[in-house]
Amino acid sequence: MAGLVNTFGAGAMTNSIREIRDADFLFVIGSNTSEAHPIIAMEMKRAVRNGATLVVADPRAIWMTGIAEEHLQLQPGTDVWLLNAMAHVIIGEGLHDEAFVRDHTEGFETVRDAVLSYTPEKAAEVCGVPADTIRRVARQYATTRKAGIYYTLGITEHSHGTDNVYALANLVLLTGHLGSPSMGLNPLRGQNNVQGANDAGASPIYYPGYQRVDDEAVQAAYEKLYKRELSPIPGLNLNEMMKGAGSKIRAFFVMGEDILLSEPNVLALEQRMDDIEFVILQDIFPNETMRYADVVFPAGNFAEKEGVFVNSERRMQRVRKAVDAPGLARADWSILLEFGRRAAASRGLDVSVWDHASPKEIFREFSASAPKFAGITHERLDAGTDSETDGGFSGLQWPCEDENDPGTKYLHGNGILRGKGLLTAVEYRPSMELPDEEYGLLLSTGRTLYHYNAATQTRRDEGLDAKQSEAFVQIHPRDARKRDISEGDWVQISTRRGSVELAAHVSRQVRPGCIWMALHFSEARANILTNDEGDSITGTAEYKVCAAEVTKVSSIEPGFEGIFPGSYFHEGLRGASAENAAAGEA
Ligand SMILES: Nc1nc2c(c(=O)[nH]1)N[C@H]1C(S)=C(S)[C@@H](COP(=O)(O)OP(=O)(O)OC[C@H]3O[C@@H](n4cnc5c(=O)[nH]c(N)nc54)[C@H](O)[C@@H]3O)O[C@H]1N2
Ligand SMILES: Nc1nc2c(c(=O)[nH]1)N[C@H]1C(S)=C(S)[C@@H](COP(=O)(O)OP(=O)(O)OC[C@H]3O[C@@H](n4cnc5c(=O)[nH]c(N)nc54)[C@H](O)[C@@H]3O)O[C@H]1N2
Ligand SMILES: [Mo]
Repeated sequence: MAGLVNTFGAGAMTNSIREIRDADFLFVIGSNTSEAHPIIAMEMKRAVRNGATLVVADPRAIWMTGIAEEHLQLQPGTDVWLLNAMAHVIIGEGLHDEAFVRDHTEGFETVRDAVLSYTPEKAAEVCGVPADTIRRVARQYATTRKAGIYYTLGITEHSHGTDNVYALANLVLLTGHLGSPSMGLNPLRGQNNVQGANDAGASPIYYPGYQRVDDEAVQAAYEKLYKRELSPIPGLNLNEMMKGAGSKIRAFFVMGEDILLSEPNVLALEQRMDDIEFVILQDIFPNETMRYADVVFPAGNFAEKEGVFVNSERRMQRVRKAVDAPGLARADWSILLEFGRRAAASRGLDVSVWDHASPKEIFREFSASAPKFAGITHERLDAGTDSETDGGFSGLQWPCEDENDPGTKYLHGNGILRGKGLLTAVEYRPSMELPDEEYGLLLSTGRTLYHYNAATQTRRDEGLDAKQSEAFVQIHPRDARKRDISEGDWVQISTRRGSVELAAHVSRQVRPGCIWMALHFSEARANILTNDEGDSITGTAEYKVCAAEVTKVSSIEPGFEGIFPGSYFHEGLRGASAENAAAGEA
């Protein structure tokens, strides 16, 4: 997300979910929206029903490609080629918004010069999308006023993820599709309240509200608030932390993350974990990481605590406790306060900063310290401020700077937050590890409708587990045939980092030469296989591309009915199951 912060001035969806239905053009890139963001997919379907043009850029056939006017089935990791070629067409044909570029952006010349060599013909050779299609989509995007871009991990989980985001931001800035409803640049955030965690300063570079830790005035304000000296040096990002485990880093406090399942190149991480002196795990369930924990703090789940969650569209919403946490489990905030109090006392620091009686008080301290949130309080959220004017939605969308501010549905409506949008030239950089003679296939990983990330929650649910109980790898019929693999065979996937065994699903959903698996299954951890190379700016790992090989271990079991339990897989719309379709309609 860093790219977005730098180019426009905020790290969140520029526009609102409710506006999607009124868009005339939707460019969905690297987002399996109907499985990972069904509610947002519902708005997209509504837009398509209303006549909007949907273009999906994704290496796989997904449910959304079934209702798309164009499916740009690009080679994984080649988005910069596609997007620079679109910019090439837009500038070359004079379709950019000259007035907007002149008044609201800087850096036009550098981008114009950089994309000159990215012709659609050359792009077609690298990314596999026909040149005519690139031209057609570029023209349509540029000439449709209400045109929104929606992206997720297919864009960010690469060693060049930030470049991808810059390349997308360039399209937005060239065309001026910003600052009005139903357009903009919209990263669909992942976990519940991951937006809120970011907003609250759970980041190596920001205090709450995207105030930089190395800004002297900001640092001084937080030193006063927290009554202690604070470092002006940005912290380590996740990738650096994982690589520093056991050396630079001697202890881990892992809260709500199953790093031994979800971090890349996890066998190497396991070795480093042996050298770590002390690990605290704060979670609602046992998980893979618990094997390494010295201390476990049992936490209450979302329904067992009070507070505020923030969604992708910057909407702060109240969460209310519905049930008591079981046993010794306590709400995360309450564990953290007690931990902070005791840690401060043991080092002779002022403990009074940890004396908050409730989430309401904590929230007030937080929001008052960040100009973007200063107008938001529990009281206002409880009052359901904009529910009458906003089709029944509750909560407030930041920026919301004082108590009379109604919040912000779309960003940059009164000019670009950062002053001028920064057009940033990017050059294509190949993924760090591509198929070769030894590892002939390109492995990509992601998620499915029925399970949620580490699946500590979804695999405890009988219904969901029945829908999808088994790990699987998707392989194209051509590649399967070459390896004598049939549907349901037991296979081994290997990479330079390790290997796992699981069932084969032979499918045209993936491109020839590509295989795909989900990250959810602890018995076949995708991250034993993945590369831990990180994006050069954010450190986000290259989960979407590495070199792999598949071999058959044993043939299809007798009695196997040719379809996996729960029949997640498709009939009908180019690779989508009926249930998947229904989920998005709900
Ligand atoms: N059911 C369910 N929903 C979830 C989650 C879950 O685990 N289960 N997890 C949540 C979380 S934390 C997140 S972050 C989001 C993630 O949501 P998404 O990002 O939508 O999910 P992914 O499956 O990781 O993959 C995104 C898409 O990118 C495509 N892709 C892969 N490589 C490339 C590439 O090089 N270029 C392009 N253009 N596309 C590519 C994949 O084929 C896939 O369709 O989902 C959230 N929602
Ligand atoms: N190969 C591959 N790996 C990936 C990805 C990929 O696409 N491919 N995607 C990456 C992405 S985008 C993400 S977000 C990560 C997700 O990976 P993780 O963050 O590790 O997985 P989650 O399942 O979201 O949650 C982790 C833990 O939080 C716990 N938990 C749930 N609710 C609460 C709570 O209220 N309090 C506390 N304390 N704990 C709670 C769960 O029980 C679980 O153990 O995976 C990353 N890893
Ligand atoms: Mo995520």
